[in-house]
Amino acid sequence: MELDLAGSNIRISDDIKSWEEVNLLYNSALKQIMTKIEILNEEFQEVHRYNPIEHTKARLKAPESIVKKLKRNGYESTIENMVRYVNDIAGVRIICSFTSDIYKIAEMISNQKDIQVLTVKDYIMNPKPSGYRSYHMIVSLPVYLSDRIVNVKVEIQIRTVAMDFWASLEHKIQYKFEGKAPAHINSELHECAKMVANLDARMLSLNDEIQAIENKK
Ligand code: 0O2
Repeated sequence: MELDLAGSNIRISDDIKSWEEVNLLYNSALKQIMTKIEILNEEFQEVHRYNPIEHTKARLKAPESIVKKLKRNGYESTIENMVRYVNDIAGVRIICSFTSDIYKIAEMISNQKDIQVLTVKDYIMNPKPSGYRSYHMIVSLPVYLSDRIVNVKVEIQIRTVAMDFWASLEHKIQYKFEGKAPAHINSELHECAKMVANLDARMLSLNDEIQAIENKK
C-alpha cells in the first residue's frame, strides 16, 4: 500500500492518526534528505576539489507555527490539512558560497530518481518585494515504513551565506515589529538586499577569475 502525502490522492485519515506519526514521517524524510545532501557534497569535493555547501540546517516546523499557517490560509487544524496544505513541515536550508553553487545543488537534488520536485520558486531571479532572495524547492521522497511506503514533502531552501545573513536579520526585524516595521527600516533592508546581490555577483566573478587562472596551471 502506498500513501501519497504529496499528491492529490490522499488517504491519510485512515492511516495517519496522530501528530506523533506525522512527526515520525517528516523526521525520517529530513534524515534521508540530509544524508543525500551530505553524500552529494562529499562526492562533489572528491571530483571538483571544492565544497559547494558551507553548511546545512534541518528543522521540523513547530506545531503552533503549523496551526498558525493553516489558520492564515483559512483551513481547519486537522492532521489531514497539515499534510495536504503545509508544504514546509519538514524544512532543510542549504547555505553555499556562490550563487552558481545554488543551481548546481538544485540540479543534483532534482536528478535523484527517488526525489520528485513538486514546485520551484526562484527568488534569486525574481526577488520578493521585501528584497528576499533564495531558491526554494518543494520535493517529495519515499519513506519506507515496516508495512508501507509514504511519500513525504520537504521544503528545501538554498541560498548563499550573504543571502542567509540578510534573511536572518530581516526575519528578526519582522518578528520584532510583527510584520509592520517602520518604512525607513524596510527601505534600508531593501538597500541592503541590493548590496547583498551585488556582493554575491562580485564574489562569484572573483572566484571565476581565480578558477580560470588555476585551470591554466
Ligand atoms: P519559517 O519560520 O521560516 O518557517 P508555502 O510555504 O509554499 O505554502 P509561501 O509562504 O508562499 O507558502 O512560501 P515561500 O514564499 O516559498 O516562503 C516560505 C519560507 O521562505 C518562509 O517560511 C521563510 O522561511 C522564507 N521566506 C519567504 N519570504 C521571506 C522574506 O521576505 N523574508 C525572510 N526572512 N524569509 C522569507 P515561513 O513559513 O514564513 O516561516
